[in-house]
This record gives sequence, C-alpha cells and structure tokens, in this order.
Amino acid sequence: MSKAAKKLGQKFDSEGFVVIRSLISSRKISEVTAAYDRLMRRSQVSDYFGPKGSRCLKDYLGLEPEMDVLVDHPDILSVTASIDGLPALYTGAGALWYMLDDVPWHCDGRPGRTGMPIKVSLYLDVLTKECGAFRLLPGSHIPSRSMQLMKEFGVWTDNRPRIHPDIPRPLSGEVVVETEPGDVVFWDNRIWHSAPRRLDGLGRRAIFVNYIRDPRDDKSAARDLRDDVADTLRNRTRQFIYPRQMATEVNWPRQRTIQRLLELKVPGVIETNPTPSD
Ligand SMILES: O=C(O)CCC(=O)C(=O)O
Repeated sequence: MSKAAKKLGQKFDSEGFVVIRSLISSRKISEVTAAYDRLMRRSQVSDYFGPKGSRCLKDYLGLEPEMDVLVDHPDILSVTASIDGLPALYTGAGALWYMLDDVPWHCDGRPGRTGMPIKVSLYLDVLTKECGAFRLLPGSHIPSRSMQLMKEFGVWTDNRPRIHPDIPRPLSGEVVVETEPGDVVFWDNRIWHSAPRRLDGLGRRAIFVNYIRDPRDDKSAARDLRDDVADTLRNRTRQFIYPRQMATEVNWPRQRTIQRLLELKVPGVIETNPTPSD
C-alpha cells in the first residue's frame, strides 16, 4: 500500500471521514445530475427528517445508466481500497434525496454498534457553511465515544438516536464539510452527523451510497454483512441488490463486487426475475 493510501486509511479510522476533492469529473457530474433530476420525478415525499416536503428515492438502480455506474465507480472503489486495503462492497443501501428539512444531529443505527460501514455522499450543488453543508463530529464513529455522546447529550426521538435540541449549536468540535459537485465524502456511517437546509429555499440534491468493508476471513463480520443486506432488502420494494441487466453488463469492478458478495453468501445479490419495463 502506498504512503498516501496508508495516511488516508489512518485518517478515516481515527476521524471517521475523508473528503476527496474533484474525484468525479465535471462531465460525469453533469450526466449524473441530469439522471438524478429525471429519476427524482419518481421520488416520494418523506417526513423521515421533518415535515418540509423532502423527497426520497430508494430503488433507483437499473433506470438510468449514469446513476448505475456510480455505485461501482472505479475511483470511488479505489478510495475505499485505500481506506481498507480491499475495495468495499456495495450493499444495495443508500438513496437519492432532495432535502428540504434540517437533518438533525444523529447517528445511523444504535450508538456503539460495531461494523464496518463506509457511506459515500455526493452533493450535486455547491454547499457552504451558511447554506446546506454537511456537519460531523470527528471520532464519534468509535463505539465508546458514540455511546458516551449518547449518554451525555443524546435523546431517543421516534426510536432514533439524536443530540438533544437544547444542546447549544454549533456543537463543540463539529466540522463543516463544504463541498462542490464532484467532491466525494467518505464517512463511517456510525459517525454523528447533521446538515442544515439551504437558505435559498431549494433542496439539497444528494446521492448516498452505502458500502461495507470486505470481511476477509472474519466469519462474524461476514454474518453481520449478510444480516445488514437482509435488513436493507426487507425495507425495500425490491428484494435484490443488482437488477439482472446491471449484473450482465461488462463492468469489471461491478463483476468483482458481485462475485465477492456471492462468495460471502449474501442474500439477494442479483434479481432473479427481471422487473417488467414500465
Ligand atoms: O443530508 C446529509 O448530508 C446527511 C444525510 C443523513 O443524515 C444520512 O444519510 O444519514
């Protein structure tokens, strides 16, 4: 592993995130943005983060080739390989969001959970400190710190862990991640994070893609990966990660991921019956 990759992995492990500037070319971002705008016509209003009419689309693969290639983008996978030594595995989780609500401070899942999640965010607009930029608390992905935060400042809201609204903002130690289209944020999904809505009344156009580090020969981590995917699929309309069409395309990073997921006996890797075209 190169020195730069080692440094990146160390930063990710200690702080819980890395930002790679201009990882996706501006040409690709224009194509992805056009695909996003078309896809979001199928999105539904979601009150998951609040009542302001944010929109979300979960099962979006297989509808727009430009969006499909993003989950197996070689540059994204190569950053995950720098973090971990092996490319991370796409789990079928993630979503497209048009976020009109403030995303409150929270962590995804139970504070203190173990696991090896890497979440990727791509924001399709310029997001600044004053207008919609992502926030996180470095180091708060570490299970003991996460549990401590929950104990000191947390509250369960609708069964979800959040920082109590009475704790003064900005939080001590929070980092604001300003981004431009093409920048990619890699973050440990256990980290505590938030994002304010934009001030101009428009939504934050965001793409989130979830991966898990390759469990190698750790049997218990492989079981966690299978459970994680099974959980994701249970909450989806579709019961598979890759639509059949995507699984048959010549795309080496994708074929490698599929092969590895099958080896690990992950459920629902490929669609068994193709979706009728609509
Ligand atoms: O809107 C964002 O940037 C963060 C979204 C979020 O909280 C999540 O994906 O869990």
